[in-house]
Amino acid sequence: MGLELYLDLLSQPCRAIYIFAKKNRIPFELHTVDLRKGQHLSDTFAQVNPLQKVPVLKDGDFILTESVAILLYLARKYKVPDHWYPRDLQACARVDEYLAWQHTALRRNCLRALWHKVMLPVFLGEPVSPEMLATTLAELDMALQVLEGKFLQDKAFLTGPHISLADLVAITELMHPVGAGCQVFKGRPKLAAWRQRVEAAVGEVLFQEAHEVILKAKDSQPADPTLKQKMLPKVLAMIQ
Ligand SMILES: N[C@@H](CCC(=O)N[C@@H](CS)C(=O)NCC(=O)O)C(=O)O
Repeated sequence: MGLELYLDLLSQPCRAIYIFAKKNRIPFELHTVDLRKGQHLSDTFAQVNPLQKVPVLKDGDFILTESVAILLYLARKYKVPDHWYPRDLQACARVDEYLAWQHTALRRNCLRALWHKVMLPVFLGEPVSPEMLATTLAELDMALQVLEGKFLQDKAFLTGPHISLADLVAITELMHPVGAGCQVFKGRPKLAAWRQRVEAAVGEVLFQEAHEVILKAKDSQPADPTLKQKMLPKVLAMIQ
């Protein structure tokens, strides 16, 4: 059995893995786990990942969770071009630095922006107070300042002159608030120009394909009451 990936392109780390695998022509069988249908909560999926989260990689009997670990596994196993995850000690450490930072910073802010602005009210029918939303968006703004000021600076890409895993993980995060209707690139010309470079490096067609689902998140149908009851505690834990 070849490589299998369990993904939902609604999820930002799933999009990063999808783009990386497709861009590098890594062959895989896609299992779509539709989060909005609660497919991640099924007994069948719990056998693949007892944590009931996507993404998951299966390579024969080997099962791997955690998006960063999956990206690094793919980069190492398939010997992709060096710029994605450089062999040079310090260049590689720069990518590691971003991947470590984003998980508790930009990830949380982008996730909360999407859920507070769109998914909680539209999909789960849970109102979010204007104060809560304002706090979430202010925190996102602070994280964007760090992304631009500490990581991007005046470089072409986040960790140097070429695209790396850091850029892929960052752009797929930022498309979460974009999908929620936030103007994250407005008034940030450096970040906007970086987005164009990342899109061009990935390829417009693949970029659009990977982001079709999130860009329609606002059209999500409301969850039925049984599914809402099952999902709400997990969603609240995920976005806290
Ligand atoms: N740290 C994990 C996070 C995985 C994660 O939270 N996945 C979300 C989608 S982005 C999920 O499956 N959520 C379902 C839930 O928590 O019920 C990673 O980076 O892979």
